[in-house]
Amino acid sequence: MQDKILEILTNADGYVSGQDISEQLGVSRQAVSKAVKALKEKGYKISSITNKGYFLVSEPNYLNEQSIKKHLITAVIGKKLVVLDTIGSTNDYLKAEGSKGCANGTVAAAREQTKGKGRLGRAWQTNKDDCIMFSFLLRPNITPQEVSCITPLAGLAVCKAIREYTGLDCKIKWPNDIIVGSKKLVGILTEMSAEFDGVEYVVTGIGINADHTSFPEEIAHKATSIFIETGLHINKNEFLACVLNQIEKDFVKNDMKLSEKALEEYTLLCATIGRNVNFTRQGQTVSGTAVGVDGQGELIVKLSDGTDCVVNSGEVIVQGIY
Ligand code: BT5
Repeated sequence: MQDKILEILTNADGYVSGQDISEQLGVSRQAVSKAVKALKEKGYKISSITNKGYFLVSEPNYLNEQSIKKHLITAVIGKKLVVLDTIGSTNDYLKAEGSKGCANGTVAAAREQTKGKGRLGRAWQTNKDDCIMFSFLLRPNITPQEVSCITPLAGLAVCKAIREYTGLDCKIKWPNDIIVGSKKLVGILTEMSAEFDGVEYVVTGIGINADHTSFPEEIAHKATSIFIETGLHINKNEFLACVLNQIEKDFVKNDMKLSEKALEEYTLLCATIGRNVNFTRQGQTVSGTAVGVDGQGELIVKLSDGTDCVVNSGEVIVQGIY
């Protein structure tokens, strides 16, 4: 009922009377007034004037299900959506839900993570409500080897959504970061549960720095937020819905593969391509120039002897970034 009241208030030009709402929803005026009170407690500013009714002044700017759903136009991603007040990690939460059989496309977002995870046991650090943190679960009909396409496809969709929504000139740092200039704005972590020949589910977790005004000393030199870059506190709910809309659009369009079109877009937005990179191979540091990404999402590096070599995991240091 709260969802429906919000829909009515959002679509209205001005005040809507309690009587109108109760008639539209077939509930009592007391029930309407109780639901409006609950919405106010959630942070919605709703003006109520006797004899005029209700008017939606503003939505809360912390993640909440109702505000995200209002802007969601997907068929699968986020059809089942939960926003947790606080959780260890949205990836861990969704993996547990995945094992219990939750639906393809389920999304779990959180206002706060107490054990936010990066790759290789590293931590993802944020304060409550600063970062847009969410994970989505897919049950794709692909082999475990093909899962390597999911992070680049997600990165591409998120990068495009940020560029469109904020106007920021952000780029993808292969394999899983989105950067502005030389600083990290977004981190992505994909995990899967698979048998030898099939994938049970894939969980992709994304952290987008939104409202941070500063960062802990140890990452301050390499981290940034949408607020730091634009001076604006964006509407996090509307923005997250745009990101989910873009993810679904790109995943459907490319059939979960790094199609030729997706690779073309990825290449244009990838800050790593064209730069000198260092990486470790069999204990040795190797240098070369990143020249492209292949259909498995691997980085193609041209070495000084002119040969191409493929890097699929591990750490790549991009000279001039971090
Ligand atoms: C990542 O790992 O960048 C993946 C981060 C994924 C976070 C999301 S949030 C929702 C979901 N739930 C989770 O538990 N995780 C996912 P990696 O490439 O390993 O980078 C981690 C490194 O980035 C850290 O060691 C720090 O140096 C740096 N870092 C930590 N917090 C950061 C932040 N908020 N902004 C920028 N850099 C950060």
